[in-house]
Amino acid sequence: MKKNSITTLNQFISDQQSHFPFVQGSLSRIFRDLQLGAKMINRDVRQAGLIDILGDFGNTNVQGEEQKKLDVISNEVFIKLLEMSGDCVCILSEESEDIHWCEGADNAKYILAMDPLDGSSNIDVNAPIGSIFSIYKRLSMDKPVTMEDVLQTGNQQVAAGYVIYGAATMFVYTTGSGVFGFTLDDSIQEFCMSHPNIKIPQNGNIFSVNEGNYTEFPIGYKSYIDWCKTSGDNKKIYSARYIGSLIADFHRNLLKGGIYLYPPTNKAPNGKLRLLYECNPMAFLIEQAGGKATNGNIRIMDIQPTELHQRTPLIIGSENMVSLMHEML
Ligand code: P6P
Repeated sequence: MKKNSITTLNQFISDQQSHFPFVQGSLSRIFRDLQLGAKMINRDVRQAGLIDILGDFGNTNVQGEEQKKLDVISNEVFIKLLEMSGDCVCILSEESEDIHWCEGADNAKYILAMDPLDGSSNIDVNAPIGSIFSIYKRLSMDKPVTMEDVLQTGNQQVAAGYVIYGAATMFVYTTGSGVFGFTLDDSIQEFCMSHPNIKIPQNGNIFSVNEGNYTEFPIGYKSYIDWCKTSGDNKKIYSARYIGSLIADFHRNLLKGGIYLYPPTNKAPNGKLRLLYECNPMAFLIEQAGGKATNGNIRIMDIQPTELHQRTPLIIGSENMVSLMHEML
């Protein structure tokens, strides 16, 4: 990116399109729709307190979690926009138990898995929240899409990314050729490239974990956390940073270096985070940025999904920190 030049997300995607044989425009249109949805949700998130869409919607989602009004709105926004373009054959969302089959899109090429608004318990307290997406190609254009097309490993993702609604609103994504960050310029309502080719430092001094569950963690996690708290190898001081919003904790660690842990707990023996629309997209991004993501045994993106909303423990972040964590496991 030349100094003092503005590259918008739309420009960048159309430039990239010419480099990728598989992109005949439909993936670019999906990004256009995700971007528009992000701008609409950004508007609602920024005004939430003013137009009383804070608080619970009175329903619970498939996870048994209180659905916040903004959760529901975000889910509807993305589904409506993506359905209009006809480029997604189906959409898996954290907010819906079943797959949403897009009307009139039986011949569409792409499958989208998304968490329309992650970290929603932070909405009312004005902490950063985010939208997460993961995009696959269907396995075959010659036969109807089945569960097999949706339950692909993370290695098969063609794109993944998130929008973080924080101090600034950013759109961060990868299509397998590096990680790129775009910051929303409110004055022109364009996402402008601010972080070309993000790489996570190989080492960091931040560990992110909900220590409220410490006593329930497997011993290896406890050993690693204790090691960090005794200032690790006595050469550096480790800081605990945990916002309780995956996107916020992930984004900070991506830029500064660090490790995020969601271990198995009594309440969540398989971890709390969902494989298909939280851990896989984060794993694609972190590996593209030079980091690592595992479930404590294998790479997140090697896990063969068996259920739409299945959960997995997550260890993700700087390469050397994840490797040391594994030694302690
Ligand atoms: P806990 C938010 O609900 C979320 O899915 C992630 O965004 C976040 O990292 C995690 O759960 C927080 O979970 O159990 O620490 O409150």
